Amino acid sequence: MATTPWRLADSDDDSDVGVKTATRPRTKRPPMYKVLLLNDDYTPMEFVVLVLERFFGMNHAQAFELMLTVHQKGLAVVGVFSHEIAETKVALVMDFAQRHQHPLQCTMEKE
Ligand code: TYC
Repeated sequence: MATTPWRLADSDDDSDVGVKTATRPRTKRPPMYKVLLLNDDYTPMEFVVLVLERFFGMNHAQAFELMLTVHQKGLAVVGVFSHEIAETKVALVMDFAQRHQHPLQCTMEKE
């Protein structure tokens, strides 16, 4: 008696045949933004130190050092954040400076 070569779980009508997609899944990291503090001749040093402590979580020594860097070099990166966080930080600093009538400028740029 001849034996039949049965194949398991495949009716062989090719309904199980697919096409492999040529793309590979990409998980792109969101772009990050530098927040910059700019020097000016009028904003008091203590105010800048306060800004760095209050909005950028620095201790007094870190804040004083970075304030001096901005004072000497003209500007410095004070942090790198997602777009939304950077935007919020800039808005908070600008509002705080304006309310105290200081010309302090804070901006952001793509990293
Ligand atoms: N240049 C200012 C002064 O001499 C101090 C200062 C530092 C201002 C940093 C702004 O982002 C700044 N009073």
